[in-house]
Amino acid sequence: MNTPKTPVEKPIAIDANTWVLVLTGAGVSAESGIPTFRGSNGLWENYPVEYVASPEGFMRDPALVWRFYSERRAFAKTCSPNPGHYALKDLEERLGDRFLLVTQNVDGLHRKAGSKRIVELHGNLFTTRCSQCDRIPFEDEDEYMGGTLPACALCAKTGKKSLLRPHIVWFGEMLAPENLSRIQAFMAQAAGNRFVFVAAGTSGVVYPAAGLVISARKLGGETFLVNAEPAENTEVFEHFIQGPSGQILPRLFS
Ligand code: BJW
Repeated sequence: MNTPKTPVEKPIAIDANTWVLVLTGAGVSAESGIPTFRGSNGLWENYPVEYVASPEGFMRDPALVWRFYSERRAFAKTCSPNPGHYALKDLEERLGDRFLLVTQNVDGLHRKAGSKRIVELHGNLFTTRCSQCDRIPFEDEDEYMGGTLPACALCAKTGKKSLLRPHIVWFGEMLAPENLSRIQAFMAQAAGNRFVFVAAGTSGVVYPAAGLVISARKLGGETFLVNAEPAENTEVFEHFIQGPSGQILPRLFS
């Protein structure tokens, strides 16, 4: 497919009939100081990210995995949203229910900026759940850098020893079906109207997020990619605007 470059100076036309679905990735938080995944060669302390962000990794060494997430919790607490996050919050205020933000980021910066209609596709850094039982995931800002690992108090009542785990979608794990249904329902509604799909700051490597652009195109959406460099799936988009999302998103939705 042909991928023309759209002049950054030209904002996306938005009227009372326009529905906008935005997918964000790690690049949107880069200007807030949070490292991207593939930018750091996918390594944390020389471990491949898959080593500490997978169910196998947690079974092998839960203390290491908790340290990885605790460090990220500690750092994310110090970070603030950037103009890209705020541009999406402002757009949501203009469009209301005709807007949906799907983020692969777990850092919570979109919520910090004030976004409300949001699907956190890969989970949230500040949410914890039990690795064994079905208790509802809960907010948790605690850090577990060493010593005793957090255990599930509900399982303990029945004499079971279960570890708590970060509420993150690790490699090879299923995404929450209710999140996928919410995105599909939004797209179905958007399809009968002017439908705009924007992906920002994502390498287009990880599925099913990387496939959303294909669904959007099948439903007649006009598709835009805003990224610092070409993504793995750039050719699927109709427009590619190259550059930092913190500068481009505010201009695109002005
Ligand atoms: C800027 C910028 C600036 C920088 N401005 N831009 C179909 C085909 C092939 C494989 C699969 C498939 N379907 C499923 C799979 C398997 C797998 C997968 O996709 N693997 C691929 C790696 C090949 N998917 C899964 O396992 C998913 N589960 C699933 O599908 O279940 C069903 C199933 C199971 C098993 C088999 C088959 C099906 C779950 C995926 C969960 C991903 N989780 C992670 C880790 C979370 C850990 C954590 O956060 O702690 O989520 S992976 C990691 O990548 C993280 C991210 O959310 C995700 C996406 O990364 P993102 O956001 O794109 O970041 P980067 O770093 O890659 O890119 C940043 C971009 O920004 C770059 O392009 C920069 O240039 C740019 N940039 N600064 C604008 N200022």
